[in-house]
Parts: sequence; C-alpha cells; structure tokens
Amino acid sequence: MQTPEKLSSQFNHVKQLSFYTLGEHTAIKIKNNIATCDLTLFGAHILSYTPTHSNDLLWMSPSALFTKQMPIRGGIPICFPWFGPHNTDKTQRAHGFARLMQWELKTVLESDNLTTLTLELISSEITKKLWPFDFKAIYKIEIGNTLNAALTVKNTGDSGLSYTLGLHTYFNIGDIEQVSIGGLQNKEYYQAYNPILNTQKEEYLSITQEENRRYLNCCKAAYINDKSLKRTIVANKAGSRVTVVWNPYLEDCKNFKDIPDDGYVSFVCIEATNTYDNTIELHSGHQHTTSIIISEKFE
Ligand code: TA6
Repeated sequence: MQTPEKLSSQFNHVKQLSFYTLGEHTAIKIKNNIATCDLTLFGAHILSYTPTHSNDLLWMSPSALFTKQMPIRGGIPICFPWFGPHNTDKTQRAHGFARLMQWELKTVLESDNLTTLTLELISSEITKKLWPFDFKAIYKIEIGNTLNAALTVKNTGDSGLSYTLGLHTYFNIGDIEQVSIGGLQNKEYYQAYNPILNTQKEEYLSITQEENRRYLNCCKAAYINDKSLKRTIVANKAGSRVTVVWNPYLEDCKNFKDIPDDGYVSFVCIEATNTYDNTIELHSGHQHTTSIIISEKFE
C-alpha cells in the first residue's frame, strides 16, 4: 500500500503534492496557482476542491469517518460496479466496492495552472469474490479552473460485462432553502424506488423536502444557484445519461450517523450516473469513461 512516506519517495520530483495521513487513510493535497484539492487513495476519494480565493465547491460532513470500514461521507464517492443496492445480493453494500478499496497513484503531471493525476484500481481475487469480472479502472483527475474527474473502466477479461456507476458528488452550499437547481426542466425522472415516472415542468428545482430524483436522458450540466454564497456551481458531466439529485432533508438526515442532524442544509448531491437504461455493457477489451467537470461562476 502507498503510505505518505512511500509516495514522498516515489514522487520526490513533484512540487505541487504533499502526502499525509487522514485517520486510517493515506491522503494527498494538491496545490497549484489556481486551486487546492485533497483526496485519499482509499476509494480514490476526492475530498475537496477549492479554487484560490473561494470556498470549497465540495461538501465534507463534519461527522465523516476516515476508517477502512466506512465510505467517506462527502466529496466525490465512486459508486462502482453498481449504483444503489446490489441487484440480487442484499448482503452486498450499496454503491459497490470501489469506494472501499485502496487505489494506486500512478502518474502526476504538473504545470502552474493545471495538475493531472491518474489513479488505478485493478480487479483482484478480492474484487472477483464480490463481482466476478476482470477490469481496470483508471481515474484521471485534472485540477485547474475546473475540477475534471474522469473514470474509465476497461473490460480486461475475455467475456462481456455490464456495470452501473455513479460519481456521487456532494456539493457545498450555504443554505438549502436559498438554493435553486437549473438545467433539469422538462426532464423525466423517478423518485428513488418509486415506479411512477414524473416530468419536471419548472425551470428551477427548489429543495423543500427529501429528494432522490433520477433524471433520465439527462446528458448536460446542472446549475446550483446558491443565493447565500452568491455563486452558481456548474455540475457538468460526460459519458452519463442519468443525473441523480439527492438531499435527505430534515427527517431522513437523522438516519445517517455520519451526517449532523442539520447537515442537510449545507449540501446537495448532483450525481453523474450510468443507471436505469444507461447500464454500461462492455465487450472484452472495450472501455467507457464517465466524467464530471465542476466549476463556479459568480452572480
Ligand atoms: O444517490 C442517493 C443515494 O442512493 C440515496 O438513496 C442515499 O442512500 C445516498 O445515496 C447515500 O448512500 P450511502 O450508501 O453513501 O449512505
């Protein structure tokens, strides 16, 4: 496993990265002229993305746990090779195992305004007990005036495979009551676990109750208009046709031990997913990339 000491030696030529321990995890801080970003090798989990002179665009729960037994609550959890509950095996954890595995930092490229990292997760006897397929997952993270996180899954086996996936992004907002989400008008959506198909008529979605919406045929950016922080976060994506919008709101928030009871006020999840009719099927040797590209603009 790559410890901070091993990473410092392996990447001793790199100027913009520092390595540290966060709970049970090895963590990396990236700082260039444009932004700062933190991530862990555990789950290749992006924890924060803060443009210089601005607020973090990502939310991290104040009650997040940094142990190997729990996914980290906040930032960008990688939900792979399944999104949501396992289709058949209810003993399996929701949202797959990628966010609970140690990824490996493979490459770092630096320039004044852009730093690019790649991390990898390769199938093993451990993963094949959970999901019997050979794969290589390559996560390319570009930190600049946008955060571009692109997850490529390659089928390295001899047979076909299919997976669902979500880049389950927690966005940092000032006050959920003063947020409106654009880019979803006229889109059809399901509320999680409810078979009724709805259509959003309004231009902007306000969150005034628990929302767990899965928007279909939704390939473009969503916009989080945050009045209290006087900014709009642009949650753009590629390689994904289903956008999930989730906030547990007041009641369901109490069911999450790693979210404070009032935590729902400070985040909204907008997730680039491949789910429902957007399951990804790969022939042997083929690959697919799912990306999020996040940035901010000011009123
Ligand atoms: O994407 C929304 C969702 O599927 C919700 O149903 C809720 O379960 C959330 O993900 C968090 O899931 P987690 O397994 O990270 O606690």
